[in-house]
Amino acid sequence: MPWGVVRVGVPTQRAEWPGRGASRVGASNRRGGGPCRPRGRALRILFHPSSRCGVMTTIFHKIIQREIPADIVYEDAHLIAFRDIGPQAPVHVLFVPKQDVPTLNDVPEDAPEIVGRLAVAAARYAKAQGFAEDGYRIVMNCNGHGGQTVYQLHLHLLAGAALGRFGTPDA
Ligand code: DGP
Repeated sequence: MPWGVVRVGVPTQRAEWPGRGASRVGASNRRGGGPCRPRGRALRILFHPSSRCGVMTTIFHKIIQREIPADIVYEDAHLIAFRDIGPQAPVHVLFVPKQDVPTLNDVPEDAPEIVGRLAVAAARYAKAQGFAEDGYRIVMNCNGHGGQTVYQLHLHLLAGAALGRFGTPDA
């Protein structure tokens, strides 16, 4: 988990935290409140790029919270599914867990159901929409080389036409 970096990486010397006491910042992170992202290059790397004040805030969290609109096609207690804003196929739906999980790397080993639920929900959606037999593709991008741009775990469901090859590095 990116947050582990915060826990183990908090400097203990006050001089490393310009204008703030090290213990104050570390304690605030543990509580999830207090001062926001610390200033200075050395401090920024302690925070996951999608985090703010120790709380996940991505565009997908805002969709889950209904802070911004989306074309939601499915929702239950564990996940939400909505149409991708820039579809890469005739059908392009994103399945997103409600639990904070930045990337596939961060899925707890004792909670594989987080990923399983996304895949099963996508398959159910494909069956319900009538394209399961024709076929579809599910994709999970992870971090930079995987092309991940939104740091809340999500599964892409692509369908509606025969899809081309994928996985080719950018030229
Ligand atoms: P990825 O590159 O795997 O992190 O995919 C992120 C996807 O999220 C990308 O295909 C575009 C989509 N997306 C980004 N912002 C929004 C948004 O505000 N609304 C919706 N519906 N989709 C978005």
